[in-house]
Amino acid sequence: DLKSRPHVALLPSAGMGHLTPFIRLAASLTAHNVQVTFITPHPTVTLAESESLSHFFSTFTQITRMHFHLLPLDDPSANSEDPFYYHFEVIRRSSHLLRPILSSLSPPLSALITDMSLASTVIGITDALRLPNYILFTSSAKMSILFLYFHSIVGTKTTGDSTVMPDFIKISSLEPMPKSWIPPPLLQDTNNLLKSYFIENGKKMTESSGILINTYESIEQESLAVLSNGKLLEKLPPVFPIGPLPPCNFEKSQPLAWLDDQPAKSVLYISFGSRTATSREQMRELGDGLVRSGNRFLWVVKDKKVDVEDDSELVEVLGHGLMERMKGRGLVVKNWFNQEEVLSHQAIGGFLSHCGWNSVNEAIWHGVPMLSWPQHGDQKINADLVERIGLGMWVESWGWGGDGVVVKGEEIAERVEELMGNELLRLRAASVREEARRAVGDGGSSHKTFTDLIETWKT
Ligand code: BUP
Repeated sequence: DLKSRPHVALLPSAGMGHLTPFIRLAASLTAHNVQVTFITPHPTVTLAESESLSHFFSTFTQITRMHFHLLPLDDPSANSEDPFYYHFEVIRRSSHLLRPILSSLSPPLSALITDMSLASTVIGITDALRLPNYILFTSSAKMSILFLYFHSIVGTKTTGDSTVMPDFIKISSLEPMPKSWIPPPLLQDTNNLLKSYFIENGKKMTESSGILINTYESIEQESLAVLSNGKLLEKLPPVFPIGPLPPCNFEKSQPLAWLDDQPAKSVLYISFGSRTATSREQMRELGDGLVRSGNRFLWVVKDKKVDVEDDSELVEVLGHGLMERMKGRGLVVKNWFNQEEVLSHQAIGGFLSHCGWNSVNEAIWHGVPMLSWPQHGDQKINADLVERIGLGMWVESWGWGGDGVVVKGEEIAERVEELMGNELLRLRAASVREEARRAVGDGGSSHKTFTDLIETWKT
């Protein structure tokens, strides 16, 4: 009976950063007695996604899986430097196959929740089916403001062919945002997939039934206020801060025997996420910095953007000399560990991170202090937030990782020591953790928003 048990379909896009919050949302909906159908675009870009999905469906057997078979697309004009953005386009070009999937589901759907990168792909279809359509915004509320507002900045001031962006971007009552925090492809004059998907989906998202954001009141009060005071844009659907979506343990635990043997809070964990390859020169400086810092470390090395292509040996990437110097001091891996589980381990005392939004949420959830080193996309905006809420430090002069500037080992060592020895930061991180758990606990702000939303589906 849909009156007591709504049926909701979820449609994620591409990449672990987008899939993870959908998996967590599906688990939360299920825990609130919502029937969930999870639509999985097939194939996925990475092995990490397909493996996560199969672990997930074997644990949550009450969730129905629907395959959405994508048409092969070999269009050089749509091909780009980024396989994940390219995949958004692959999904878009197969969107006519989505309508029959949605209309065939039984019982009929109460709503569809899709990723912000698919807003313009999906909204026409759900409108035709008279199906409420919600967007899950997989980054921060601050980023969602840029996403919604960006199209109105672009093209407003032009000299010749190029768009002149001021050094600070003023949006509504928010503190002006430095231009250097904007994802670099958005500042290019020429069109690129990120820029066009950002503009198109940012506009289209305003036509959705609502925007769910994986964030919570106490860390993003100002941004959430701007999203609901009616001054940002003429027409904006309701916004639902429902985060931080709690991690759900479905992946088989991998043995982290090495971590078990380390003293409490002594290990620095280093990872730049699932889609950032670091240059070999920078990796060698980082390795040098880790050794110099004298700290224990667990470092996930990525040599290629897409995991299935990442087949080089560690020694080839880091060199013999560095491998020797690192022996006995830390663990360097190229394989996939469940990061959330790593962050929950008592031996972890700090996280050198690119500040992908899921990584930030996982550090919040476990109260792990962060040293931020944004690599692309939303990550500078996230790093600023991490610093503001007292969860971590950000050395802004390091720039975007991979922007051509190589940060030296000495400097990295200095900052690592500063992070790992910072008692005050550790205490603040612990209180951020408590606040986050309160937000999604019974009676918390996000919990209330979430249960109220589910009520509206019980028509
Ligand atoms: Br790498 C890695 N294990 O080894 P983000 C990542 N993860 O569990 P990204 C692992 O993937 P976007 C690993 O816990 C997080 O949930 C990690 O998402 C998990 O960054 C997810 O942190 C990665 O948002 O995506 O991958 O750069 O650019 O979309 O934010």
